[in-house]
Amino acid sequence: MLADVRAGLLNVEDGAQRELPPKYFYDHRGSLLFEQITRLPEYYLTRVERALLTARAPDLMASLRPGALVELGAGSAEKTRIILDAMRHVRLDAVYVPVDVSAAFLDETARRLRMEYVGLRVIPVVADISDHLGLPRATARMLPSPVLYAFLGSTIGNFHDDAAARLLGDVRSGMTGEDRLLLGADLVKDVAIIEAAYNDSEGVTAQFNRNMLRVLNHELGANFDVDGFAHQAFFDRKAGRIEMHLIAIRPQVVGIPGAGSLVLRAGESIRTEISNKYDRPRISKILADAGFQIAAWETDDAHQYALVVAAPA
Ligand code: SAH
Ligand code: AVI
Repeated sequence: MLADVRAGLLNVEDGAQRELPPKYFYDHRGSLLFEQITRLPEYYLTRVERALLTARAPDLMASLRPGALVELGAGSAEKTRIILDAMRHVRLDAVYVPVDVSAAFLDETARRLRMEYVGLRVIPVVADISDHLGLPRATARMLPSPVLYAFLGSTIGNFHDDAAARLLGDVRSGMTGEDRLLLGADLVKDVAIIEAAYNDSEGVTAQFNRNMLRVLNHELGANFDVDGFAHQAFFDRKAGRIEMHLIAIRPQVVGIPGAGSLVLRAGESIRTEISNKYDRPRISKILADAGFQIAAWETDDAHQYALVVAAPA
């Protein structure tokens, strides 16, 4: 975290964008705030993905018959239950491996699932997937095949395309020809709909955004004045992505032990997240760069969101 703060906040050239990685949203409070976001009327992503999973998971699981489900950025695994239910219909020896950076939250998810799905082996893995999946070898070796890797919620959108291809390429390198990837991807649409999803009327997304400063205060002993920052989210049409920023409302001098002092002018911003919105050619390119081909592409009627099944190319 200190290295990211030094590189993204302090050692930034004049005029360059200050930036922090979105993984720092997700302490326990941040994970709960994200859960609240998923229930907001404006945040269509979760709703549409859930509907797609409900419609498609039974047929998909009947044809794939996965022995293991490995989920990147599992969070509460709320929608994952749709997949687990469908898996149970076809196999009873399944293993579920939720991977997440939010350790305490992951622990709760695993405990809940073990209670709800008696007999399901749940093997939580705390890992930062920014660079690679990082599944412990012993875990990877004991998974009954075929393995279904899931990356839901359009969390892929929080990665630049080259980083997304690197991560999926790492997933691909651990796969056999029978394994599959199930990817959720938010699609480009009316800008007003996208921007509303990241500027909700209850201000939950603003709290989620500011939570990153609380995390830095708590983890590093920094003294960010959390209320001195405004939430901003806007769609960049050219880049095809939402950007979330925290804007200093007034001049700030922030002490960050071990890193130094961060001096911000009023109006200066810190970018906390990008959230890419895709079309099929862009997803195909990321998948092809990672060594995959599209086996199925399902969208809702309004083409808001895609559920993609990818197979090794
Ligand atoms: N899959 C869930 C949660 C999406 S929120 C859904 O579809 O609703 C994104 C999840 O990814 C969070 O649980 C967060 O803790 C996790 N996450 C974010 N960055 C991560 C990283 N670098 N490594 C591992 N997990 C990460
Ligand atoms: C986790 N990720 C896909 C969410 C998104 O939509 O990019 C995080 C989020 N940021 C603001 N609202 C939700």
